[in-house]
Amino acid sequence: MEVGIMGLAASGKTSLFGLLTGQDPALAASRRDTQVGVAKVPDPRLDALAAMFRPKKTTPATIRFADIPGIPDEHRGEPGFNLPELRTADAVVVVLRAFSSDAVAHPRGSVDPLRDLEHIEEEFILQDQMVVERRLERLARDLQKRRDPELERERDLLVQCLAVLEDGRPLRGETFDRPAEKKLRGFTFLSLKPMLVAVNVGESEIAEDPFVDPGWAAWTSRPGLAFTRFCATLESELAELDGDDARAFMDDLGIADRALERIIGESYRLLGLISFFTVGEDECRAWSILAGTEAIDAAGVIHSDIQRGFIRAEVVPYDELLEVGSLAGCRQRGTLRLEGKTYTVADGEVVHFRFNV
Ligand SMILES: Nc1nc2c(ncn2[C@@H]2O[C@H](COP(=O)(O)OP(=O)(O)O)[C@@H](O)[C@H]2O)c(=O)[nH]1
Ligand SMILES: [Mg+2]
Repeated sequence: MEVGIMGLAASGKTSLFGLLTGQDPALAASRRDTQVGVAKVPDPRLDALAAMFRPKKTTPATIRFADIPGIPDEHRGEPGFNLPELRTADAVVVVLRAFSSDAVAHPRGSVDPLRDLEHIEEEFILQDQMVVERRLERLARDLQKRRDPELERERDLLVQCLAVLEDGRPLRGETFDRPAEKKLRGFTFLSLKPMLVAVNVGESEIAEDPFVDPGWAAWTSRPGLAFTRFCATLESELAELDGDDARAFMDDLGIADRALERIIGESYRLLGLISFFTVGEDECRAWSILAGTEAIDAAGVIHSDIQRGFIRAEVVPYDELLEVGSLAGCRQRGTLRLEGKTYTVADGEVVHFRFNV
């Protein structure tokens, strides 16, 4: 699972990438190719479990982010719409510039995040339309040669997609059945990707909500999208401070939560990921699975041996364990359940797999 960070040149993509992954932004900015890094997913539940078990090691869930550069010079610093890293991303963070700076030129000459977003979405739709048209031409040729129900289904699906795209709408908003969804995944459509719109505001505007502007109303109600604001320069200042100082600084500025944590959390949600936990004296750990994953596959996320030798999963919700204070207590209360291979693991469950290989 990977989240692509994209946007116009000088919008703050590399700054954000550096903050999320802990990579030195100065070093990251000096590179022209796509870089990939890992961000830890903050989770107060894991912190509470670690406080209960006092393990030697606490391991959070992680997400991979890719910093996808714009194409230099071409089209005034356009984002890289055709880069494979964008195509293969499971979700995108679109960074929009809302900060003004005399030192850093905006590739469009003026600051207008909504205009930039509309442009990016239009380009997503246009790119997808080209892919669909090319595929439809190909299908028409093949179907002339021979009838094939599989190809006919694909053609019908793509005709449906083309109508949406020609209407100027992204595929993200459509509902497709399971087989269609699977088929579409192969095309890596840009306008189908879940998208987090991250507006990079100036330091003086950090306490304001940029989305109250009426122009945003048409956007914030659309499906498959999430919106957030951050200030790259402020976040990097906060990153330098320890917990208490950062808290005091945030109180001064009137900001309630860390933008980075919000961006990671929203990305996690957009990817459709949830966390389950394993606990013990050695390690407390959060594991990422897609919502809807069955116990047998959740076991495989930890180790293929555990999947192969799966006997049972012992499951207790996080809240229950926290309330009772120990696994033994949950067992006594009868809230530590035994579940089989096809059990659907829920977000926040503490799971112990019994296996035998
Ligand atoms: N004033 C100000 N400058 C910023 C902010 N975010 C990024 N910059 C500057 O804008 C320039 C481009 O940032 P960068 O992250 O490399 O943008 P990218 O081209 O989208 O990767 C750098 O000089 C940053 O220091 C911000 O929030 N405020
Ligand atoms: Mg960059």
